[in-house]
Amino acid sequence: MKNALSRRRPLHTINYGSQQVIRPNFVFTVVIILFLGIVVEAQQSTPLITNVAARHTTSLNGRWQIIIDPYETGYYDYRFQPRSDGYFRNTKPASPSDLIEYDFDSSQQLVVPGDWNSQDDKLLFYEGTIWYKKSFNYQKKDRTRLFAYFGGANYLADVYLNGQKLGRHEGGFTPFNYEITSLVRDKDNFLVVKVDNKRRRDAVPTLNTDWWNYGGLTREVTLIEVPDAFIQDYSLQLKKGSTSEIAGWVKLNGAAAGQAVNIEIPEARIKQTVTTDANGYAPIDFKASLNLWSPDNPKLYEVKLSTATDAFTDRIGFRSIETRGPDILLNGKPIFLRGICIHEESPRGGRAFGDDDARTLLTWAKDLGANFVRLAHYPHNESMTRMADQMGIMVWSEIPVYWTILWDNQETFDNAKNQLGESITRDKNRASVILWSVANETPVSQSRNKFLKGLIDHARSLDPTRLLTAANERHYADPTTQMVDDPLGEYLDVLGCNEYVGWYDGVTSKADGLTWKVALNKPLVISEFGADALYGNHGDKGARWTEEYQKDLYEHQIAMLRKIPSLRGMSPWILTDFRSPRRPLPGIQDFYNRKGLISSRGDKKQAFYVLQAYYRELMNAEK
Ligand code: GCB
Repeated sequence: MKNALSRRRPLHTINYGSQQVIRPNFVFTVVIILFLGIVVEAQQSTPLITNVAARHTTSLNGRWQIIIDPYETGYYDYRFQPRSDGYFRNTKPASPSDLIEYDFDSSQQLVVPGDWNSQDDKLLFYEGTIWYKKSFNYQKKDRTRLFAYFGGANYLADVYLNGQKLGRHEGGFTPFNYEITSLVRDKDNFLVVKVDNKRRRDAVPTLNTDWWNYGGLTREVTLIEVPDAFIQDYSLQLKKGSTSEIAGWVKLNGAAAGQAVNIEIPEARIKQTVTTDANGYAPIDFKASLNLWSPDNPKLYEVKLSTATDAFTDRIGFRSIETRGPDILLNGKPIFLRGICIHEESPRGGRAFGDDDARTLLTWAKDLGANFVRLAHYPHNESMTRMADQMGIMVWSEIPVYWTILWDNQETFDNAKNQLGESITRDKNRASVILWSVANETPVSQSRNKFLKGLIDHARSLDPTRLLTAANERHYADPTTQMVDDPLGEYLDVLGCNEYVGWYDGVTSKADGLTWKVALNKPLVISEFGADALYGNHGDKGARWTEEYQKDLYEHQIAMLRKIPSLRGMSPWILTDFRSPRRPLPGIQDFYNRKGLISSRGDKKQAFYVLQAYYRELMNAEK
């Protein structure tokens, strides 16, 4: 059955939870499960619940017991077969003669949310399996259902409750949940998660990246309590091409057909009711007179959704986003994206999470004069997109289809598609998100084009309102002409493009003599350029690794970029220095990529002020 499952949806959230009751007398059931694994699996997937913060929740954040398991002894026996008595059973010796070689309760602890690498020196470079365990009590209530929700676990998570497998989730940066209604008990529940961050050639990302492979339960873990019939998900956005019509849908879980769902936006005097079909689904479409969201006016409306059994609110901004020739139009008006790239890394050290980190990073971006951030190279935690909504910062959201993915592998494609779907599901109601990016610097080939076209089609089917982009390839047409004509561009709305003229490509003055040609009449965003500088390292502007070199590079780059006719934005690389195993140079890099405009501790380098001055100039020109 496993193979049948993994062939069809190998990488999705598979829920073995409440429905997996296989008793010996149900031979027929067993036969069906064995031969129709596909059907069973499809029923057992747990769709994602959105807007978790507005639900009735119990946090499982805090200290979890962990067992470091590089040989996966808690999973495989000595013949390398999966063990039925693995660590997920949390077994205790019943008598002194019992042999049990592990004990969560006297083991080390780690804080969740949080990567393991930055919590313990010996785990800094660790790539492998760690088992997490949290015990909890739970008072069951009538007519309610319970879900265990994970904001993110890098990379592969096997989840068990009270010794029973709930499912496996692949992908380090998107949320997943499992229903545990029939498994949870009043006392001494134990939730065990095997988190494995080993890199794999066929995974997404693949073996080779330029960021730290932070492992663990890096985002929040929450119990969500919902009524039997609840609002699972919804989409509320301005209809494509309109600033006065809201279109979308709502999806109930566990409800009979014909349920009324109310959508209220009191401040805009909107009160609408839709009725669900047999799948719990109802389309939404109504006129609205709205104060539109923009960086200058990050207006969010309180939106109330309710049914006979469920009710909560969300805060949603409404804005339109389109392109016309080389222009990007926000609410019908041309805009220039004054951006900066950001990795999900905190000045505290390690993976960023939560509102405080989001506020710190986005406040630095605002100081720079940015109205736009590229959240590289994977979906960041939900606090980032929610904070961007509040602060009026437009977002480029990306999935980790990076460099040299296995383009011909169906499972790799399914995995990328699933990560994209989970990311869109979580963030589709965020006004800040204007761009979905499907890839970064991927080498042109037929199979790569087909792979990415498949992702683009999927994104458009899930979200018809946003723009699609990717960091495209470019090349020299002649020694002084940079050409952007990646065939992928045909399928995209906005052409992203990274370039390192002056760093990997010559020295800073090389930018002066370059002309850019773009094959398509579409907006171009230079999605990366930059240079490494160690904060406080000073010298001649021709000396690499100095703040002066980086500053000089920004000056030459800005002079070059000003001359590109279809340029509609930029997001230089990068806001802050970040850890990378590819960067060993002692005394300078020490395993950090130093292209930050700000050091990993928050000190601004000289180049920060060069870009800030340019962004201020652009802002003044807009007024
Ligand atoms: C790139 C990558 C980015 C790297 C950066 C660099 O082109 O997209 O992930 O970190 O260059 O610093 O080399």
